[in-house]
Amino acid sequence: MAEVLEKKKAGKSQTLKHDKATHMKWLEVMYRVRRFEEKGLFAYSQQKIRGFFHVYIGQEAIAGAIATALRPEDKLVTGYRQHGVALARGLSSSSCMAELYGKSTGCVKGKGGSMHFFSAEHNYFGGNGIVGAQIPIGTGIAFAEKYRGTDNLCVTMFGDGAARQGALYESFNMAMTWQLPVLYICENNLYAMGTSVKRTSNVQDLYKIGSAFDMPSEAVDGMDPAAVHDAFMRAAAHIRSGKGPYYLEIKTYRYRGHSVSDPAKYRTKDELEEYKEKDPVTLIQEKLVNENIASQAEIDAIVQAIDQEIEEAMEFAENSPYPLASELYDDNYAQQDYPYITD
Ligand SMILES: Cc1ncc(C[n+]2csc(CCOP(=O)(O)OP(=O)(O)O)c2C)c(N)n1
Ligand SMILES: [Mg+2]
Repeated sequence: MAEVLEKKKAGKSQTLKHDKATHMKWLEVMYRVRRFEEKGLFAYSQQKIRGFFHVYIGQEAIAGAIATALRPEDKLVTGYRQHGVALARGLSSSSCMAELYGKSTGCVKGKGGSMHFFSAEHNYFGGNGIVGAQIPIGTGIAFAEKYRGTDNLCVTMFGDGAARQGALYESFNMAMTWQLPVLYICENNLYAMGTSVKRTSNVQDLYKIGSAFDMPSEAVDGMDPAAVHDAFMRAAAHIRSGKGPYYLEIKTYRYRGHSVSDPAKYRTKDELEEYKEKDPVTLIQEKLVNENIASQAEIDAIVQAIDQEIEEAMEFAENSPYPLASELYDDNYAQQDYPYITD
C-alpha cells in the first residue's frame, strides 16, 4: 500500500508518497530481474540454455510494481517475455534458472523452458508462446474469479504486437459486458518482433483501444515503478469494487533485441540511448540516495545479496539433472491409452 511519510531533508519537510519498504522492494525486484536476465544471456552464449529466449531488460519497472501493488491471491497471465514477471510474482530465481536450463528442478520440471513458466502456488498462469492467446485466457480466469465470488483480479498482460490480435477485441467486449475483474496491461515497448507500432497502427496510443468498449483506460510511464504502482493501485481499487475491467497501456522499452537472435536493426542507436537514460534500475538507486530514503550501504547490501542469489541459481541449474525420458508424458495433457504412449 502507498503510504505517506514525512521526511526531513535540508531542514525542509518533504513528503514521500511511497514508504521506504516499497522503494526497497522496487530496487530488489528490478535488480533481481536485471541480473537474472544478464546471467541467463551469458549462459545462453555458452549454449547451456537453448531455444527461444526473450529477455525483460528495460521493462523492469513493471516487474517492480507487480511486486508491490498486487495481492498474492491475484491471478496473473502473460506472454513469452515473462522471466521478469515470474520473478516479480515470487517464483524463485533458482526454479526459473533451472527451467531455462531445461532441468527437472525447474518450475515446470524442465519441460517448458523460457516461454512456459507456470506456478499454481504463485497464481502465475505463465508464460504463453502464442501471441495474444493469453488475452482470452486471462479473461476466462477473471470470469472464474467472479463466479467464485472473490475480489481477486486477473492481471492479463500482452505486448503492443499482441494488441492487434482479434481475440483482444472479443475479450474486451465480453469483459465489459459481464463486468469481469480483469486488469488488462499492454506493455508497449514500441516493437513487435521488429515491426514498430508506427508501421502497424494508425492509433499509436494503444490505451485508446479501450474507449471503443467504454473501458477505463490510461497510459502510464513504464520506466518509473512509482507511476506503474500507482496506476495498478487505481485500477485494482476500481476492479475490486465490482466495477469491471480496467486497461493500462504501459509505455516501456526493451534494450535488447526481440530475442537473442535479433540484431535490432530496425531502430536507431540514439533511440536506444535515449531510453537507457531513463533506466529504472539505475534511477531507483540514484533516487534512494538523492532523496535520503536509503544509504549507499543499504543499496549495496541488496545488490550483493542478489548477485549471490543469482550465482547460486546458476549453480543450482547447472548441477540439477535433466528430466528422465520416462517422465516425458507426465504432467502433460494426454490420454493414457493414446496409442503412441508406451511404458
Ligand atoms: C499467433 C502468433 N503469431 C505470430 C507469432 C510470432 N511472434 C512471436 S513474438 C511476435 C511479436 C509480438 O510482439 P509484442 O506483442 O509487441 O511483444 P514483445 O515481444 O514486444 O514483448 C510474433 C509476431 C506467434 N508467436 N504467435
Ligand atoms: Mg512489443
